[in-house]
Amino acid sequence: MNRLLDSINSPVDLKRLKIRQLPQLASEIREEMIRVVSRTGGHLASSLGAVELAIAIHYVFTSPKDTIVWDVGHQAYAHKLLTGRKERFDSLRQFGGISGFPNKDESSHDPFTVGHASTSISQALGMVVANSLTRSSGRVVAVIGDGALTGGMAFEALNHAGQLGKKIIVVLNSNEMAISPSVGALSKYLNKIITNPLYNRIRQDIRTLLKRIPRLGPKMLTTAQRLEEGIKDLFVPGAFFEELGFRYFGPIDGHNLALVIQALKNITLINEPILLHLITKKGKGYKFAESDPVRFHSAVPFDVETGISKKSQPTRSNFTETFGRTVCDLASRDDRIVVITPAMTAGSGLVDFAKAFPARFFDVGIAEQHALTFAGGLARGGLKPVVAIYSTFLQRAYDQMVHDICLQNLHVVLAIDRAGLVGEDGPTHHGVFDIAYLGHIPNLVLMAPKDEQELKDMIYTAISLPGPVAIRYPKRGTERIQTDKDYHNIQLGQAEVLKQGRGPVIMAIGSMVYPALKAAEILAKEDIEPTVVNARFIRPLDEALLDELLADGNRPLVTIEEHVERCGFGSIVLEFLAERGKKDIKIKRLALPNSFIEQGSRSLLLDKYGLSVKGIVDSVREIV
Ligand SMILES: Cc1ncc(C[n+]2csc(CCOP(=O)(O)OP(=O)(O)O)c2C)c(N)n1
Repeated sequence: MNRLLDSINSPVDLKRLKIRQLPQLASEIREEMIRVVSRTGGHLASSLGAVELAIAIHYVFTSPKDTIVWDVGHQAYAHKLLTGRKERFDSLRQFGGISGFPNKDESSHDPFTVGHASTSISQALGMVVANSLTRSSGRVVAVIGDGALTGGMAFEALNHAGQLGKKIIVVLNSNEMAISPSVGALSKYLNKIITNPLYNRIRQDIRTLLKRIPRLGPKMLTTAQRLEEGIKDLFVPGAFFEELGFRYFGPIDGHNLALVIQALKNITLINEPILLHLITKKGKGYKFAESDPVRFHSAVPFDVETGISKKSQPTRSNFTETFGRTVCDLASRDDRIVVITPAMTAGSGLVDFAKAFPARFFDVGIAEQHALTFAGGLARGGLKPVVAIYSTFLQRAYDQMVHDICLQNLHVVLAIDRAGLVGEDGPTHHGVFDIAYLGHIPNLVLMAPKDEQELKDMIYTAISLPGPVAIRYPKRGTERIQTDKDYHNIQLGQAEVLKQGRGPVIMAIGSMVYPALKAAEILAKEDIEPTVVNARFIRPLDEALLDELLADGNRPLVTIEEHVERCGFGSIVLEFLAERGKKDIKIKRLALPNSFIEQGSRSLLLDKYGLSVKGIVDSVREIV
């Protein structure tokens, strides 16, 4: 039998289908998503939960004339399949393939390239105002999950939208999950709306009554809305969104296509800020994703029949796991250690910590800025906060880092995971700017471990230092090193010479240390004998060691880092040499290019940008 999906090359084709055909289309889309993601990996559970929503939106609105802004964008696979990317869907998240997120360079149906949470309402509101000032007629819809709604920026945007009073449609896709279960008072509030039986029963009674009236003219609709509003004030505690200036509709079943389509059609008649609240199930339609939405949030390739993950890389180090184990162990010895995560409990390796120390563990929601300033408060109150955060998401908390932590010289430890290339999630998620935005902040100590043992030691050291400390590390490294039971204090600002040679000096940081050592072994066979230094500290830099190694001014220097070149570790070293007046030293900075780096496996990208062992060997040869 021909699939309906095969006949859809754009939303225009979708509109030709009858509403009764749409559930079949939804199940075909789900099948296609499961088939492809089982091979490529990807954000399956969120996208499965938003299939009907994507169909309904494209059925009612006319993209790209109307603008659909997906928050985070990890739930937009159905949107991709409906907007001309069906043929390339097999290449999802692959090098050269289509992105796992909306991408402005990929389709006119994607107004923005996204990947970070809580941006959609601001973006949509900007477009609403632009449309109004340029007299364009398109409608604008923002789709945001209950997780992304915990981000402060979403509230800033709601606040502004309510004040402007212009027509903006916000669809709240509520499934009680972020990556882990949604947290916070807002989540409780939404849950109350969903589960308040009295409120829902009365609404249902009114709907039934209205349905019995043959033709519901606009006047009647307005009356019905007023009636609903009155009831809501009575039964919905706070009527939170209404107080912010939105007309609130819902909650309705987000998997009931006819209902969602009708609701979207009705609300487009209203010229005010509107919030439509849908209830969906994360992972809908694939039993393994429904029962384990956390694993299937960002799934690695899996077997469709059993749901079992295919990929495991026991031979490579796992910094995330080591971090989780280390904070558990240190927290059992020091009850002032507390841990904070902005909605990344599992991804940061903190599931065990959350269980073992529930009173000392804080999932603050998708709220990186708050996470840092909150940690500052905890530190001021005498605790030892450790904030576990991804490099890419820390970007939005720069001022909190400067003003609320470093200027106060507070003892907050930042465990910066996913620092470096993250692979298939691509440019929105690569953590390749953190040395640039942290390396210059006064009072901050910034380190990067070469392996798991060194990560353990750095966390141990960080806990004992008096001021702010940040440690950057990738999810996985190259070498699996057995970790000791013991901890070793690392002398502040002291690099480690791993190999003495008479040739060039290679100074590598973090994930680049082992590749540098391997490169040195290969070079030794060619009579090039580098000294290999594990820098360990980006700030403070081991200036004494550099002075010593470069004293005669004849040895070339190669710096290596998994970070962009501009304002990275190599630049810091270069500045130091300039300050010392060592203008004649030949220096080569091996780093990532100063551009947004595409998606692709980490090893492929490292190879492409000359940061593999071979790339290092070639560059050192060249400089020598
Ligand atoms: C600023 C930022 N912090 C953290 C993340 C990681 N992240 C990706 S999706 C997600 C949860 C989103 O939950 P929700 O919006 O409810 O969507 P759902 O997956 O439940 O459909 C998180 C925390 C992110 N993308 N951006």
